Amino acid sequence: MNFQSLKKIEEPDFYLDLAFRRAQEKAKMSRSSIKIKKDRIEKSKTIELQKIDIIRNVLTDKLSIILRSYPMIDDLPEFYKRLIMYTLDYDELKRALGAIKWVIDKIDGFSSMYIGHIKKTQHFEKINTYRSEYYGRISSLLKQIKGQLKYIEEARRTMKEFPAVKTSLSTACIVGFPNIGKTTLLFKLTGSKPEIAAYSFTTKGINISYLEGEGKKIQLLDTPGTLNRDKMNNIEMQSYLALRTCADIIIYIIDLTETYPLEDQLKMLKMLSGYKKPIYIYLSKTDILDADKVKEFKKKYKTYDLPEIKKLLLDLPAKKEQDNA
Ligand SMILES: Nc1nc2c(ncn2[C@@H]2O[C@H](COP(=O)(O)OP(=O)(O)OP(=O)(O)O)[C@@H](O)[C@H]2O)c(=O)[nH]1
Ligand SMILES: [Mg+2]
Repeated sequence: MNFQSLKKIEEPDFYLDLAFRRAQEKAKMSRSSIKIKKDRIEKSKTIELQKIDIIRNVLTDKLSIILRSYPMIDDLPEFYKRLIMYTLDYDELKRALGAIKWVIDKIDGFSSMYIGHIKKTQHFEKINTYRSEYYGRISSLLKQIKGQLKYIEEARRTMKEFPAVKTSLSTACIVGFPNIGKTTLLFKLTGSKPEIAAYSFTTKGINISYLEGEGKKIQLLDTPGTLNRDKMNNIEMQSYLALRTCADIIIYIIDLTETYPLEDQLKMLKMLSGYKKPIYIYLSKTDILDADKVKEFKKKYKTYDLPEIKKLLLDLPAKKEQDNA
């Protein structure tokens, strides 16, 4: 799923100006092209009816595009639904999208009503009155949803930053303290090379990569952060949600060079068991570690080396990748 293609939402005046301008252009063309021997009133009516049609079409098209480009929030995969709940006002967003739908129907209704009025009249003044009334009502309709349009645009900018997780695929989350080698392991497994550096918190978002083999595609999520539930930032929230809602298995990295105290790393491991998902421990930096220290650790905990981790991943069920999910 990704939200990159959501269309920028403009202010009401943008859509109104566009619709009225197109209507004006059409009227200009019609004034010179309607040569049929129509009396003046018929000609004027034809032009006004065309203008209403154009205004209706431009506005309902533009607003429908906004609606169509937003997925049904209630039908989104759990990961995105929860991400929206944490980062945005879920109900306000739903209400705002509902208001757009309401305005589209209203524009349709008013347009049909004024088309009917204009068709029936035989008076110039009446045509003029109907035209101004129609313009006024359409403008105020759009202005009524100024706040909602603004909120949807704000939401779009937030959602654009959401990671493009494929919720349909079997997924493993790589978890561990900062700077212990999560991104390095991701690279070793998949060959993808996001930022790796000798200081903590290099990874600013979830790194996503895929392991392909045996006709399968397995998703790997490098989830940064300490998962300290008390004060989670946005990235940690994403990591936490990915673990909770996307992970089929967890690869937990332990760094015995103790970039972070082993005691804390084990505490986190214990906390992760609460997610009720299979956890596999991988030891990083064994190349620079004292062999005895590694041996000692392995006596107490079962660990998996790189080929074993790869095998575990490829043993995950093959799932069909779904469009945009
Ligand atoms: N010698 C050695 N260094 C490693 C190993 N794995 C990671 N490193 C080094 O440890 C540092 C951090 O590695 P990263 O892979 O960026 O660690 P990370 O857990 O993704 O870090 P954050 O994204 O900051 O949380 C880098 O300098 C890596 O080169 C390893 O197996 N052996
Ligand atoms: Mg990293």
